[in-house]
This record gives sequence, structure tokens and C-alpha cells, in this order.
Amino acid sequence: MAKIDLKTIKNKAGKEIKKSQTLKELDRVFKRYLGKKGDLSWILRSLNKMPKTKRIKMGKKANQLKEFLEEAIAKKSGEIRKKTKKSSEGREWFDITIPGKKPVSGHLHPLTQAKKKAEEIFQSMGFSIAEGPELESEWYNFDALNFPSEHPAREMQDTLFIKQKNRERLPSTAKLLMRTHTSPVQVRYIKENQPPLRIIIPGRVFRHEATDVSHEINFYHVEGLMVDKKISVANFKAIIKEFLKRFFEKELKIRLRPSYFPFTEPSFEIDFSCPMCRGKGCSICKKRGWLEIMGAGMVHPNVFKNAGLNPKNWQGFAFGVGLDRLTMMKYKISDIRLFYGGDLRFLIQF
Ligand code: FA5
Repeated sequence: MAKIDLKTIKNKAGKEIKKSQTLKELDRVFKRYLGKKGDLSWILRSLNKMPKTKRIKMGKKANQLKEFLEEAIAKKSGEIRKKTKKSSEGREWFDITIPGKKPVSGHLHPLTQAKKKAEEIFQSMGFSIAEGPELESEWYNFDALNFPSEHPAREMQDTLFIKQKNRERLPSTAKLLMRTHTSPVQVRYIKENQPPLRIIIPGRVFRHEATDVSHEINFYHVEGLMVDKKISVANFKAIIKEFLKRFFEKELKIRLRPSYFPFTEPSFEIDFSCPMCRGKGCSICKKRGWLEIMGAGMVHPNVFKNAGLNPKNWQGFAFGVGLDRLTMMKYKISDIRLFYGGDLRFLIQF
């Protein structure tokens, strides 16, 4: 064992006692200095080999240090015991009367909640829920919906096209893209199901757009389609007013403005009176008192033809609403990007 002086022992042992967190650690310190082979014990044992004067002086100091260390260890041991509340059997003690911690339970994302609510409302009005693929063919997304090829109308919907080998030579039924709306499911559904029919098509859509407070590259649409022998704009107005009343849990005024979509004729945009200011004008509606929420119109005869129906026999309305924007209005959310940020501080509020 290396020779070690009393001053060094006092400093080192003092620090180690202070640092000890458990009784085990403290015991190791005790053994290192005061145990059989401990540093201080070694010094005490070697006293009798020293000359008398040195032995008396050294003996006194070594015994004082022994007492000092024993006291320090006993004091620390008491502190540790108090902290860990050791029972007499040596087991960890815990207070069974302390109230437990409630586990945090998750819930559905606000967009999922809104989608479910929309589904519930439409189902109660006799609509079924239809689905379609997110990776869609150019034919269903555009051609079948009466978008003429090379027509600038296709650019209305900043499309994310899929890279394919010799793409230019492929027919539009084989050219792939990320669907820009859920309208293609109109044709897919009619091909498989005979009218009369009422469906909604909720789903994820994609657009190559710069994001801002009200635009995302990935968002949700709820498409609606009703086909029967005698369907008019009046039917559409009644259904959509009922939907909005139940979704927002208050009566809202709506207005129809003439618009253009290749797959509806006539087409219109639907605005509703701003739920924030009740039509008085605020920053959300940009002082207009009205907010644009969806596109709609009467199904174009060419869409019926592309789906295999005779347009002379059938009429219908279709609409496409942005679910994200609808949810933003319902909960007064100022930035669409909050839905996709995964920030729990935002999500736990719903
Ligand atoms: C359409 O997509 C049409 N398919 C809607 C339609 C269906 C019209 C059936 C007629 C008949 P539009 O591009 O306007 O239309 O999009 C519909 C809604 O999606 C908009 O009113 C808006 O609420 C929402 N929207 C559009 N772009 C974005 C975006 N980048 N981020 C979030 N929401 C968006």
C-alpha cells in the first residue's frame, strides 16, 4: 500500500463521505480508510515502529482523525437513512398513502375528430362513406373529371406528379400522381354503384404549394356527391346548411358565388358568414364578413358519361370542402401548419 499522510486522508475521505449517496458507497469509504486494510488503520498499526516522540505526536493526530472520520460517517449514514427511509428490515420504504400519478391518456387528433363528426352528420342524412387511392392515375384525377388535356385548368391544382419511365408515352390511365382532390372517387364510385346514391369521400390530398397559415402541401378534403333523377341546387343548399349548422353547432348564413370547375356546370364557391365575428368583419375573414370554404356545382354531363351513365337520365350535385380550414374555423386556429407539427402543447387542447 502506498504511504499516505494524515492530511491527504482527511481531505480525500472528507470529500468521499460528502459525495456518498447510498449506505453501500459510504461503507466502501469506511473500508478504504478505517477498515482492516484501510489507509488510516495502516498508519495506526505502524505507530509502534516509530520513535517514541514521533509516535506520541503522530498517534494523537491519527486517533483524532479516526474519531473525526467515524463521526462524519455516522452523521452521513443518518442522513442517507433519513432520505431513503429505510425500514428496519432494510427494504425501501414508501408511503402508500401518497396519491398516485394519473397516467396521461391520448386522444384523437383534432382533424380526425372533425372528420368523424362530418361523417356522423352526413351518415345521419343518408350518405355513405366512400374511399379511394391517394396515389391516383392522371385519368381519374383529371381526364375523367372533364379537365381537357394540356388545359390550364390542370394547373389550378398544383400537382405532384410521380416520376415514371417513359412517362410521356404512357396513357393517362397509367400516369401516376398524388391526388389533388378526392373528386376522382366520384367516377370510381359511380362506375361500381348504380344511382340513386349519396356519398361523402373524406381523404388526404396533396398539392405542390408554398405553405402559409392557410395552405399546406398535404391536407384533407371531404367530397360530397348526390345523384338521383331530380336533384337541384336547392337540395345542395339544404344539405350543406344542415351540415354546417351541426358541425359548428350554430346557425350560419351561406352564400353561393358563381365559379368554375371543369367537372361541374354550373359551378360555385360557397362562403359562409364568418363564425368568429358573425359577419361583422374581422382579421380572420379579412374584414369581409364571409369565408370561402368549398367548391361545388351540378355534376357535368361529361363526368356522368365518363362514369358510364347517361346524363339525360341523371342529375346530381357535388362539393369539395377543405376539412382543415373547416376545423380551423371551428376551433379558431390561426395556422394550418399547427395540425401537422406534432406539438403536444397544441394537440392536448382538443
Ligand atoms: C377542389 O379541389 C374541388 N375538387 C372541389 C369541388 C368538388 C368542386 C366537387 C366542385 C365539385 P379547391 O381547389 O377549391 O376545389 O379546393 C377545395 C377546398 O380545399 C378549398 O375551398 C379550401 O378549403 C381547401 N384547400 C385548397 N387548397 C388548400 C391548401 N393548400 N391547404 C389547405 N386547404 C386547401
